Amino acid sequence: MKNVLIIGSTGQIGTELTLELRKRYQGNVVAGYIPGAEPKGELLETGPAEIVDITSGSQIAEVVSTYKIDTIYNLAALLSAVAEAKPQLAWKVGMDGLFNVLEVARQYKCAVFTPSSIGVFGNNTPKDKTPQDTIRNPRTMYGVTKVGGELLSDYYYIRFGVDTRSVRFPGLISYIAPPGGGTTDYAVDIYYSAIRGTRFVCPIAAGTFMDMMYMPDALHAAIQLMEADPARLVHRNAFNVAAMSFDPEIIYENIRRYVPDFTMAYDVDPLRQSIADSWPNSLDDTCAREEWDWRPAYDLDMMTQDMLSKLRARI
Ligand code: VAH
Repeated sequence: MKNVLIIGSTGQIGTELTLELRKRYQGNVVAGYIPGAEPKGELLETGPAEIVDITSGSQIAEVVSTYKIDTIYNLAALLSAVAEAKPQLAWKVGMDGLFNVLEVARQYKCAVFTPSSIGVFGNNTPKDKTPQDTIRNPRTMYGVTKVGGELLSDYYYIRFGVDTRSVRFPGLISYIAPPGGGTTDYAVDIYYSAIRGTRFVCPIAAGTFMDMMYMPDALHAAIQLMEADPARLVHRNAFNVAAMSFDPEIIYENIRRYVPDFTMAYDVDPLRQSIADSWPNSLDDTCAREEWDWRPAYDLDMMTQDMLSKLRARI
């Protein structure tokens, strides 16, 4: 029986990943959280929850030991724009925290999933169909922690045999948990404006292409990778995964197919724009497809239809 700990279980990915894991596994799926970000509703009612501050190795070890955890999903991170405002905290959570997780995983023989991001790439990386193995030279603290996370996770696999795996997530879009201060948040916020009938003011310039993914596909990618046959894995930290690439104009026009009177204006945020400009336009995810059968299920139009119907039902 699988016993799983999700660190950062009340964040954008963690909220939905915890619920999905609880549907799949009969064992303990423990929602780790920090004071001030307590689990609520279904997340609280459907399984155990414990305070797990990633900067405390002893707290992680205590929960891992109590619940006989065999797999840790480490989702604690400051997203790109927030990390630029608080770079020291971003390092503390992203790198010192990861070190704590890997040390506990080494001692208690846990597998570890730590999401990476397209944020590992910078301006001197090929922008279109960015290869799996290429230059990782980010100019953001978020990107630095993600490159460091990939390198440290690979080291713990090679040096200590810890079963570490991860994917480079693109911008993730969800109707459940709100985004948490990232550069791709506009692709979530635009849907809320559309169903509220308000003009959307876009902080990212037209023509700025970024890879994006609907949250159900992201959850599927994480779980499918962690369940994959390790003998097939040539790579581990971290796999490019891709689903769709668009700029603000493309998603706006797609939404207008279902909300014809929807309007949008631009008020570019210099920080988010400079981060977005440094990221790829699209990723090559051939290795994920070959090594663990990755396939996205949602394209932009399917995501738009689902987002609009689910948000209308909720708001
Ligand atoms: C961010 N949503 O914008 C996150 C993600 C690739 C984007 O890492 O920071």
